[in-house]
Amino acid sequence: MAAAQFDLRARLASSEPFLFSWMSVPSAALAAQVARLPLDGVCLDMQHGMIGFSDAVPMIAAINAAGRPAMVRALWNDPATPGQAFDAGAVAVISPMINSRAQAEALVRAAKYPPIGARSWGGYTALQASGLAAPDYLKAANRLTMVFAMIETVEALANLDDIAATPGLDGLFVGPSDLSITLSGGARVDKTGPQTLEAMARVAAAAQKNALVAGAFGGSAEAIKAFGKLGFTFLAAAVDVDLLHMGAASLRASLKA
Ligand code: 3PY
Ligand code: MG
Repeated sequence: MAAAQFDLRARLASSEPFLFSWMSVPSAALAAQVARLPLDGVCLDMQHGMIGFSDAVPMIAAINAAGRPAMVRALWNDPATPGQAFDAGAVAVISPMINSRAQAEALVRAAKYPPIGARSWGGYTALQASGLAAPDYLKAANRLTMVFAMIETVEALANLDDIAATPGLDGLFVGPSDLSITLSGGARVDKTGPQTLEAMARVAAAAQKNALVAGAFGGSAEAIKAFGKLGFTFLAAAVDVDLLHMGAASLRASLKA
């Protein structure tokens, strides 16, 4: 029997920050390498990355084989992606642009089996990844898989309390770039500006009040530190291509030293 699937929920219950890489390149060979970096997991970006579902399947398998949690940022809040990603062996889905309670409820419905939601059965790869027999997977799946609503607009901020109180939702995940764009009426991307941080503090408080995981896209050491100070613990550390650039820049710098 295969090893048990990574228990992301148990890991996130600790206050230790969880820093993960964010993949945009559709490559299982690269995912196998990225999963072995000194970070805690890998998220496949199906919204702004170049990763489609048939690319994601072998990438998720490669990440699971490395013993790290595989996560997916969906293209949109569609009813198919969460079940499909979990069926393929991912343990978390992060859904963009959740702006209302109704959208958050639709997300949970797509991601969870009854009685919480209406996920459809057919996770044959998930059975292998979890090492569980079908009846046990059905009992464990709503705990083994996590669903995050992205808060990244002024509209979402206005509905924050309702969204955060959605039954079955596991976490909030801030997209600070889109959030700063809507906060500035389209004037700027300012991930760590005062207006963004002030709004993010509200998101962290709503997560805490509703016992949700507080997550955010960091992308740089500066952002990770700033968001960590606000109480965010589930943080996208850096995009795959940026990690390559950082590695090369660090090599250049150490050759000069
Ligand atoms: C944002 O910052 O808006 C994101 O969606 C992160 O990719
Ligand atoms: Mg965004």
